Amino acid sequence: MRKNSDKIFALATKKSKSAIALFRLSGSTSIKSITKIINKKTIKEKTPTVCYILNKNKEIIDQVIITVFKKPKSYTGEEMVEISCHGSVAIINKINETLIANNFRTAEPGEFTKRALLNDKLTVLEAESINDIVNAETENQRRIAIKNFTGGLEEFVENISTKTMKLLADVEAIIDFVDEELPKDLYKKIKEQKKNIVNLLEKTIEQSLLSKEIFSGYTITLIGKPNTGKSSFINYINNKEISIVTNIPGTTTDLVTSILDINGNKYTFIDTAGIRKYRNLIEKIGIEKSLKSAKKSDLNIIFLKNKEKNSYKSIKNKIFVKSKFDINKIKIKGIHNISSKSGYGVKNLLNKISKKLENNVIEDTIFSRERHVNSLKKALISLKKTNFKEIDISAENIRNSLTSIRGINQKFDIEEILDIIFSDFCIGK
Ligand SMILES: Nc1nc2c(ncn2[C@@H]2O[C@H](COP(=O)(O)OP(=O)(O)O)[C@@H](O)[C@H]2O)c(=O)[nH]1
Ligand SMILES: [Mg+2]
Repeated sequence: MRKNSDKIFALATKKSKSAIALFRLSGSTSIKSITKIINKKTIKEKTPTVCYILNKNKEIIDQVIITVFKKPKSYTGEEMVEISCHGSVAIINKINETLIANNFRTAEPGEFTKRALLNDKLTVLEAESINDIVNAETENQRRIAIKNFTGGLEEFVENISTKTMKLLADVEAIIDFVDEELPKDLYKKIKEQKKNIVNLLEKTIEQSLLSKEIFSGYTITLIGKPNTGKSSFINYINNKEISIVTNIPGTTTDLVTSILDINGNKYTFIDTAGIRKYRNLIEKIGIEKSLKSAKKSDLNIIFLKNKEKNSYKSIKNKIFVKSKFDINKIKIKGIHNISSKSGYGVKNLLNKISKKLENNVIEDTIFSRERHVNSLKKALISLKKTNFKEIDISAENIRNSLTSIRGINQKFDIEEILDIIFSDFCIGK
C-alpha cells in the first residue's frame, strides 16, 4: 500500500550526464535517515552542507551538498532533504540504490506537490499552475502559468465568488422581507448584478477557450514539388539538420516534425514528401501523408518551383513561397521570396505567419484547464436559469453557481481532483 506518509525520493533533474544532479527526499524521519548514510552526524536546517554520501560498506559514493528542511517549513510541509551530487549516471544509480536500501521509495509523478496540497502548503490552483510552469515550452505559456501561480486565478475566483455572494444575499433578503418593505429598485438591482456576473463568466470562458492555441500551438505544413527547398527551410529555422537535404528528388518520404517558439507561441512545422507523380509505394504513401497533413494544419507554406500556384487550389490556408532567392532573384507578386542559404526573407515570413494566425495577446485571466472551464460553464448555466420569478428556486440556482465557482480552488472531492491534477505531472515535482 502506498501511503501519504511514506518516505519518498526522486531525482528532480534529468538522468543523463550533467554538471549537477538533484535528489529530493520527503517524509517523516527523512533527516534522521540521511544522517545514517553521510559522514556527518547532524546537519543545520536550510544550510547547504558539503559532505560525503556513503554506501552500506561506508565507502564514499560521491561528495555532495545536503540541505535539510524541517517540518512544516518545506515544499511538502514534511521533513525534506535535498542532495546535490555530481551529475553522472553511475553516481545517480548508486545513490538511488542506497536510498532504496534505507527505506525510501520512489515517488510517483507529482507526489511531492500532492503532499504539499494535502498539507495546505499550496492551493489547488497553485498546484495546477506549478505543473503548467514546468511544462511551459513557449514564452506565452510561461507568462500565463506564472501569472496564474502568483494569484491571477485565485483573485478571479475570489472576485466572482464575492459578487455572487452579494447577489445571493440580496435575493435572500427578498425572501425575508414582506412585499411592502422591499427596498425600491431591488429587482432592477439584482437583475443588473446577475447580468454583470453572466458577462464576466462568458468573457472568461471565451478567452479561456481561445487560449487553447497558446498551449496546443499552431501546426504548419510545408508542401511543394521535390527540390523546392522545404527540408532546407525547416533545417534553417531550427538551426540544425532535422530533415535530410539532397538534390535528389524524393528524399523526404515521411513527415518530419519540429517545434519552434515564434513571438512567444508554439509552432509545429511539418516537412513533407514532395508532391509529384510517385515512383514507388513509399513515395506514394509519403505524398498521401503530405496532403492529409495539409488538410489538418492551421496554415500551409507552399514552396513553388516556378509559378505553379494553380496546382494547389484544393489546399486551404496557404502562403506561397519561393526559396533559393540567393541564386534566382526574380520577384513575383503574391509569392514570398526566401533563401535558406543566406536567410533572406525568412524572418519576414515567420512574422507574416504569426500575424496571420495569432490572437491578440490576452492579458486578462485565462483558465488553461478543462476542469476550470467546465466549472465556469456549470456556474454560468445555473446563473442563467435564474429568473427571479420563483425566488426560492432563484436562490438555489445562485447557490449552485457559487458552489461551482468555489470548486475551482477547493479541496473537496479531494481524491477525484488529485487524480485529474496529477495525472500529467513529472516525477520529482
Ligand atoms: N542556393 C540555394 N539552394 C537551396 C536552397 N534551399 C535548398 N537548396 C538546395 O536545393 C536542393 C533541394 O533542397 P531540399 O531542401 O532537399 O528540397 P525539398 O525536396 O523541397 O525538401 C538541395 O540541393 C539544397 O541544397 C536555397 O535557399 N538556396
Ligand atoms: Mg525534402
